[in-house]
Amino acid sequence: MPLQDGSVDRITHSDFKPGLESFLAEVLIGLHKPQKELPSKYFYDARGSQFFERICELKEYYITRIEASIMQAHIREMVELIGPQVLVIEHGCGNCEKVRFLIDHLNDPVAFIPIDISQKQLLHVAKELASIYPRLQVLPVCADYTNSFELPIPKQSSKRTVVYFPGSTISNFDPIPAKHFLEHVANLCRPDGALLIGVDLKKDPAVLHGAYNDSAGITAAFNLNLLERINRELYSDFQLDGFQHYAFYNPRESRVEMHLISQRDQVVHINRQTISFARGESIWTESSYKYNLDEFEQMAAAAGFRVERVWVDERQWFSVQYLVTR
Ligand code: AVJ
Repeated sequence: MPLQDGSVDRITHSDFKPGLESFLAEVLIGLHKPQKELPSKYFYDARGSQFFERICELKEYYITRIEASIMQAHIREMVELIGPQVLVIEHGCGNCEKVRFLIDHLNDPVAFIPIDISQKQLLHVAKELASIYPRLQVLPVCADYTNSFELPIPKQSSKRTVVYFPGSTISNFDPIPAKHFLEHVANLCRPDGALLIGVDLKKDPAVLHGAYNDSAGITAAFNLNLLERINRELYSDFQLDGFQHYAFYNPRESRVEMHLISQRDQVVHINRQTISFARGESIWTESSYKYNLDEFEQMAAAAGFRVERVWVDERQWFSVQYLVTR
């Protein structure tokens, strides 16, 4: 069978794409809170994903670069631990660049379930992967993975389910939802399941400050794009020059907070509702929690995982961790 047909044949796509109604509802709920907030998962429309890829290339943004170097240095040990003929699942795969490195080194993986909220990119990369790896069944799922949805069942049985969750995306979850997400992952991959996860570590706040306040202004553009997206998709009238990017490390909560600060008293209309902003008032758009190894181990244990192996860079800025279900 020609590769092209084969690859199309092996792609069945499950669609749980959140509609505009839930986007609108979440935006309005967030903007009606005393501390206004917007969910960071909505950063990643086509433009936002492009900005994020540019962030990953920034000198100041150490996460992507250090994680890649840890992966490269220890991939043999990782695939040894994971073993042959596994099912790989990734929540929020984006362009799948990271998981490809893992799949390239795995021993005869059986199937891959990429999950992402960006449908267009997801289907595009799923097709690409299916043709690059002709023996791998690729089962893309378009979903907001913070909601519940059903996963497809691969044709071929696997020896283990391994969830790959790189990039310290776990940083975006508040502590309690983070634990719940890990519990959910443990249930997905049990019995004998594994989670290979990137976890950003505590470090000098000056380094963190630089990483979220880059000199080229890409992070600011990424943050502001959220308002642009809301304008475009929900027909609101945010004035983009009325808001400014603001990011800082909050040591009490061990997190970087990103906000958009209103530059003046102003009102914004969304779906016939009027939302007022005072000068200096903020919309909280993202948290990025930083862990130390003990804290993360405790949270993982509470969620049903044992930390089997931890790899860090020489400065201990970032970790890649192999967790197994207990
Ligand atoms: C994808 C959540 C790991 O928190 O560092 C990058 C997103 N926000 N710059 C992070 C992000 C601003 C990123 N994570």
